This record gives sequence, structure tokens and C-alpha cells, in this order.
Amino acid sequence: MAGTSTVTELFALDSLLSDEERQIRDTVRKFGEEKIRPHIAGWFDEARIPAKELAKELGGLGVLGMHLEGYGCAGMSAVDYGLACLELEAIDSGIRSLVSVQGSLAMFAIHHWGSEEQKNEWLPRMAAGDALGCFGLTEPDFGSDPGGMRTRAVRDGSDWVLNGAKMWITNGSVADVAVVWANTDLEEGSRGIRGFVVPTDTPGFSAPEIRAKMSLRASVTSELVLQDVRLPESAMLPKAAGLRGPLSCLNEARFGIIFGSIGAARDCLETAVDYAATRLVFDKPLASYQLTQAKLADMALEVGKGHLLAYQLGRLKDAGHVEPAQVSLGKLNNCREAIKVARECRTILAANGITLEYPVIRHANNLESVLTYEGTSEVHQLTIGRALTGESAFR
Ligand code: TGC
Ligand code: FAD
Repeated sequence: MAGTSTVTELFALDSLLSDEERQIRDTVRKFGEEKIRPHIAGWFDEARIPAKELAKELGGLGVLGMHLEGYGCAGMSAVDYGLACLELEAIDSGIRSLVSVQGSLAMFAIHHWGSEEQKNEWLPRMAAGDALGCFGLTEPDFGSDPGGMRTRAVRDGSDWVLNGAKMWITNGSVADVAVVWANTDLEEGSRGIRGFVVPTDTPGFSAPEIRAKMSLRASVTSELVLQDVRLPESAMLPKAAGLRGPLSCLNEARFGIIFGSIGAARDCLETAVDYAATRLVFDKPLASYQLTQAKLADMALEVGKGHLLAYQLGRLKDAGHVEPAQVSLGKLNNCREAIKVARECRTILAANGITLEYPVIRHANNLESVLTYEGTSEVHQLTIGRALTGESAFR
């Protein structure tokens, strides 16, 4: 580090973590710096990621479904999981996304809502990184309002037959198993929504990759096409009924993003501090100008406060409960502030800031997706607004 204090030191953040938590954080940081950092700009540039190989390595590290109990999962705390997400997203949001979708969406859905048979079949392999999962909720015409989904599951004898399309699905083209949410006639309207565990080699299932993204380029994003996908009765997640099923999974993934997004912001800030120390403008280091220091100080405040908010929500979750509106506070604040920090750091690096030689523009572009997925800022504002006023303004 060029300066004398990091944000972590200024806020004495380590004093809020146990020795074991710091150890887990350091292990994941070391893995990210050694195994992923050297390759990430190239993967982003080429918009290709060795997802299967990475999944094996991340499984070996123990971070896939690490906050789940049993079935080969590590059974660690929410704070441990959050710290892992923070360190992975300090490298790239796409890596954290791979881990979030695997552990918090696909594995959590099976762990929380699945049958013993489904859990035994998929979770140990997914925890080890031998099988990859994806989570299909969003559709081309239904993102913020998933209750309107058109994908249908219809009974045919004892089978289910699925038809429809999902859009923007992380890990879709590389997944071995897809958790797909579809409407049924088991109950009226969105209460009829059920989850299905779909092996991706089932006839009628395909997952074309979405190319030409300018954000999350080191992440696979796909469409899921379901054409007369026939599944046995046992493919349905037996315990999930209605929109509550998928939304409960989103709480888990949003929690990881609260930590992750602030990791991306920290990486941008550390890069800008280092850069300002050595870049000479008008014969002096950029760091010695008051305008630069004002920018750095304001960003340090937001990065530090973002950590505090993440730790507080992590402690609440570990104590047994965190409300969806509290998760919305963290997702809204930390994503919104992280993208502001990334953009401000880019101004400090100026022209150098637009290249992949530095991580800043990559983080800024990634954070455009992170701000949008798992509930847009507006969705989270409305969730917080509803908690404050008792009035729902979604419709
Ligand atoms: P609403 O009437 O409010 O609720 C329907 C039922 O769901 C319950 N519920 C929740 N349960 C658990 N957790 C939550 N966060 C919940 N929010 C609501 C609710 O109690 C109710 O239960 P019940 O039993 O009474 O029926 O539903 P609504 O149709 O008005 O929609 C509410 C809204 C807009 C908040 C929700 O639909 C929403 O969150 N929209 C945003 C969609 C979204 O975030 N999609 C993300 C897709 S996955 C993804 O983006 C992965 S990105 C990759 C990565 O993570 O890295
Ligand atoms: P829309 O819902 O069409 O929203 C458009 C605009 O309208 C937004 O600004 C929104 O905030 C605003 N808006 C919506 N409702 C209201 C309202 N009531 N009042 C005011 N404004 C409103 N989905 C999955 O299911 N699985 C995945 O793995 C997954 N991965 C993704 C990966 C990437 C890279 C991206 C970009 C998306 C991913 N998504 C995934 C989809 C993501 O969850 C949706 O994009 C997101 O929920 C928003 O939906 P939308 O894009 O259709 O926007």
C-alpha cells in the first residue's frame, strides 16, 4: 500500500471479526489473488471463463454452499460466507456470481425446499464443484415482477411437462442442473408457482449463451429454453409453494452481494490510492492534491460504512433472523455506493482507468449488472418504502 492506512485499518474493521473469521477471509483472499487475479482481465477481455475448472477449484476451497449444513457442505456462518463473497468480488463480480448462484440460489433451493432424494443426488456433487447449477426465475418479459411468469408446468399422467423461456440466467450454458420456476394449476395465480429440478441433459432443454455483454464478461449468462421438457413427479421441489419459494432463495443471494459489492469497491479504492501516490501531475503526486484527498476520503467513508452495514446484517443473520427489508437496505446501499466509488476511482486513473490494465473499469461495468440483478435499486427502495409506511407501491 502506498499510504499509511487502509480503510480496514481506519475503521478498525478487523476488531469486529473473530480470529477464525479473519482466517477464512485471508484464505479466500489468498486464493483469489493467486489463482484468479492473474487471469481475470484476460477472461473479461475474451468474455470466456473456464467455469467448470473454476467450480472444481472453488469446491476444493470449500466455498460452494459453505453456509449450508450437511450433504457435503461446510456448515459455516453467514458472516464467513459474506467474507468469502467480499474477497471473491474484490477480484471480479463474475466469480462471486458463480459462487452465489451455485450456493445461494441452486443449492439453497434444493437444500431448503427439496426432498431427501434431491438433496442426496445433487448437493454433495455441487458442494465439491463436480456439478454446476443455475437458477431460472427471470423471463424475457418478467424480471422485477416474477409473479407474472409465463413458463408453465402441466401434469401428464404422473409426469410434469415444462414449456417456456427464462432469460439472463447465470451459469445457464455450463450447468448440469437447473432449478426452474414455473406456474402450475396447483393453486391460483402466483401461488401456483413451483420449483423443478431439471437435469440439463433432459430432452427439450437448451441454454444458448447470451454474448456481447459489456458487463459481467467473466461470467456465463444464458437463456433457458424449455420445449416439452418431461420430468418425473419427483422433480418438483416438494416444500416450495408460491412466489415465497424463489424469493426466499433471493434473500440468500442478496445477502452475499451486500458483502461482495463492497469488496469490488474496496479493490477500486485501493487501486486509486496506489495510483495517486505515483502518478505525477503538475510536478507533484496526484495524492498530494486536496481535491484528490477529498475524493479518497469520501470514498473511504462509504466503503467503511458499507462494511459495517454488511457485518451488522451478517450478525443478525447468524443470530437467527434477518428481515427481507433489512437485506434490501444492504443490497441497495452497498451496490449503489460501490458503483459510485468505482466511477469516482476511474476519474483518478483518468485515461489509464478505461483500460483492463487496472481493475476499475471492469468493476464499474460489472457493478451495472450487480445493481440490476437480485432486485433493482427501485425494487429495494419500494421494499424499504413498504416496510417504513406499510403501503405497497409496487403496483
Ligand atoms: P409479494 O406479494 O410481495 O410476495 C409474494 C410472496 O412471497 C413472500 N415474499 C418473500 N419471501 C421471502 N423472501 C422475500 N424477500 C420475500 N418477498 C416476498 C411474501 O410474503 C408472499 O408470501 P405468501 O406466502 O403470502 O404468498 O410479491 P410481489 O409479486 O408483489 O413481488 C414482490 C417483489 C417485487 C419484491 C419481488 O417479486 C421481487 O423481489 N422482485 C425482484 C425479482 C428479483 O430480484 N429477481 C432476481 C432473479 S435471480 C438473479 O437475479 C440472480 S443474479 C446472479 C447472482 O446472484 O449473482
Ligand atoms: P425490468 O423488470 O423490466 O425493469 C426495468 C426498470 O423498471 C428497472 O429500472 C426497474 O427498477 C424498474 N421498475 C420495475 N418495477 C418498478 C416499479 N414497480 N416501480 C418503478 N420502477 C420499476 N435472473 C435469474 O432468474 N437468474 C439468474 O441467474 C440471473 N442472472 C443475471 C445475470 C445478469 C448478468 C443480469 C444482468 C441479470 C440476471 N438475472 C437473473 C435477471 C435479473 O434478476 C433481472 O434483470 C432483474 O430482476 C430486473 O429485471 P429486468 O431486467 O427484466 O428489468
